[in-house]
Amino acid sequence: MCPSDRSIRREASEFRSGFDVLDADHDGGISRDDLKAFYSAFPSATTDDEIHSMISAADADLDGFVKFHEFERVLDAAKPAAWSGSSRKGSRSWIATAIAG
Ligand SMILES: [Ca+2]
Ligand SMILES: [Ca+2]
Repeated sequence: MCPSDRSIRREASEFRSGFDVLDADHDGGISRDDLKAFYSAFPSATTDDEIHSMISAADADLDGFVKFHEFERVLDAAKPAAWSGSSRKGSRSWIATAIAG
């Protein structure tokens, strides 16, 4: 059993559980409504504009949904910043929030 295989698999399942948290209606894509539902659980207000820019940052094919492969790609690219906590805005922070929560 190769240890790197195992760690990749573990990472993928962490991505998946973060995705499932954000995909509130479980239709396989994170929409603005999904994010609104997610952020309504937090005391700090998140505006429609902020939600729109979060989706735009990750929605590579511009269909209005962040699918799992898009989510995974952003998360992968953002990981060093997300993990160090140095990122303040945009897709990195919302995805990091979902994973941490
Ligand atoms: Ca959804
Ligand atoms: Ca998309």
